[in-house]
Amino acid sequence: MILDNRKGLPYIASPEAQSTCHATKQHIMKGELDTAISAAKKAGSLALQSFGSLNQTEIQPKDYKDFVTDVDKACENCIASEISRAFPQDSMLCEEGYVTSGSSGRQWIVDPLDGTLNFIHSFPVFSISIALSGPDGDLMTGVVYQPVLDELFTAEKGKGAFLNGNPIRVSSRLDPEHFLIATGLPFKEYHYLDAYVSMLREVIHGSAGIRRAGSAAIDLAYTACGRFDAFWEYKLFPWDYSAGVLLVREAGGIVTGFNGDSAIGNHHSIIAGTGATHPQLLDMARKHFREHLQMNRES
Ligand code: 2AM
Ligand code: CA
Repeated sequence: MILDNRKGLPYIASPEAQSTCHATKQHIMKGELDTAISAAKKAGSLALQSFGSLNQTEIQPKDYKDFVTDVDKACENCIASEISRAFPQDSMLCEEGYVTSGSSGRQWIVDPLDGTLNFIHSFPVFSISIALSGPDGDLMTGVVYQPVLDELFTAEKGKGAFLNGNPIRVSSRLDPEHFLIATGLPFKEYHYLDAYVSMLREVIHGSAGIRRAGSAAIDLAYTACGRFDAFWEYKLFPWDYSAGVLLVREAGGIVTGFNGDSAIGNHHSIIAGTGATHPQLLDMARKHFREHLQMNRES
């Protein structure tokens, strides 16, 4: 794998990468997981080709402190065309705006580049996240791909979770002095900053260390394979967490909202962990975020 650091050069996907996103002449029917894997790997190779070489004109503000790049959009086009070609009857919800409705009741939930701020800063932690939910809303398939390390995390409901084809489990650590815990810091909404910081203080005391990777999908994938003992973040979007939630659950972990409900509510706040860490973080979240949870009456 080559990390290209051509600072200042415009983003142009190579002919090879561009062709990877076009329909193959001999269309071979793939299942849902294989389709998600193929789309994630193609998007990953597109992202890698421009990693370290973005220029300012390829970065657009989307919201306050929230950015999108031409690479996010190229990855989304690539994934959306691959999936909608294979499963035209399914609906799609993609972060950068590709949203369609279908007749099947199933929905693909896609973050074409999770960790865009990292990507913009040439910080090599970003991922592609693709999930499929069934007609009842249950997560069926989840793929998180970290192209820089060529690490592919996959899960299907009831079939376990895997890293590059090898089964993974959440950590079995029991001693808080050994816990490595991931989180997402507030970055644009500050009304819950005090609650967050008071919970962070308690987690600092109750762990060996904290990490803020900047990609919720990677935080969840790393929790699924036991690198992290837990992850918590207040307010995410379905494309950030859907694939990762299935990974953690299929790896034997527990995922709920801050209110303890396993259906992640409209508030999209997440606590993911093991039988040892999840209850501890949930207690802390209920204590420190009490007012916010009462106010919102949601997770
Ligand atoms: P994104 O890169 O797909 O937008 C972690 O806090 C999550 O918040 C990430 O998964 C990231 O997803 C999103 N996010 C959006 N803007 C961010 C910012 N300015 N700093 C950190 N995370 C951000
Ligand atoms: Ca994104």
